[in-house]
Amino acid sequence: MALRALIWDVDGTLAETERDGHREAFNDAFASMALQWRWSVERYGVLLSTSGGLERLQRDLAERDDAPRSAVERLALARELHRRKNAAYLRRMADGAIALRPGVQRLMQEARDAGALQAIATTTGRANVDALLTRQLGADWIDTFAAVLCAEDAPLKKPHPQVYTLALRRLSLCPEETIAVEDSPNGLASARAARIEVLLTRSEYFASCDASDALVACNGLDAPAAARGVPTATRAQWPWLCDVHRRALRTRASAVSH
Ligand code: XBP
Ligand code: MG
Repeated sequence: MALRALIWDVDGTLAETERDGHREAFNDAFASMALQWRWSVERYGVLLSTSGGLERLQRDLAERDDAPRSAVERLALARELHRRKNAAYLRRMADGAIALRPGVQRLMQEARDAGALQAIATTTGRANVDALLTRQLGADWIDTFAAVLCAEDAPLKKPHPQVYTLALRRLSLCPEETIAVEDSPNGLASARAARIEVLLTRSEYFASCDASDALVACNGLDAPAAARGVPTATRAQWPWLCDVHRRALRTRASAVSH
């Protein structure tokens, strides 16, 4: 079965949106409500093990002594903070505060030239994706993707496989025909739970992410890429990825037949 599609994560994978994008926007939201709370780079790294901004806020509020005691009030506050955070995030993305990571556009172009499909599978909201990609790829960015699955489509956040399962359905492909491009442990686990092989391009917050479940691992798409059983490539290029994918399927098939 040939490789027919790349399914891209957004935050951390297409761009380093977390530290200087979402985190700063959360801090803008705290300030806009006259709250003294601020998430440091380190604290945010801890909170990132919880996928989804609203869920991350709820966790932080539950761990604070100075947040509302009632769960209902905490949820209402988290919702308002998340609304404000997303508004601040859109402003930051419109300003072009965050660029795409090196190699992202190159690999997208290689996949497109080869006639492959591409999709997005992210836990963030559609407006956030639109703001980032409109600024970085242009107003017609959506034409690159056969399917765009966001928080609105998949409420069960990574590591749940829902967003990837929906992406496969929308692409009308089986897992063996696709590779997910991910940056984090939750993203890797989500794709693997949907039986999709993963190209792990570790982001700054997940620089030491364990890659034993990934088909390919690198610290950026233009950095050396390692895969089991083949020499390390200078970077993850489409023909090399197809070769690695083909070998993986062959290995799997021979393991099943023995
Ligand atoms: C990214 C996230 C996102 C953002 C915030 O995970 O967890 O929730 O941090 O986005 P992934 P929202 O890259 O695995 O999709 O505030 O819109 O939820
Ligand atoms: Mg990510």
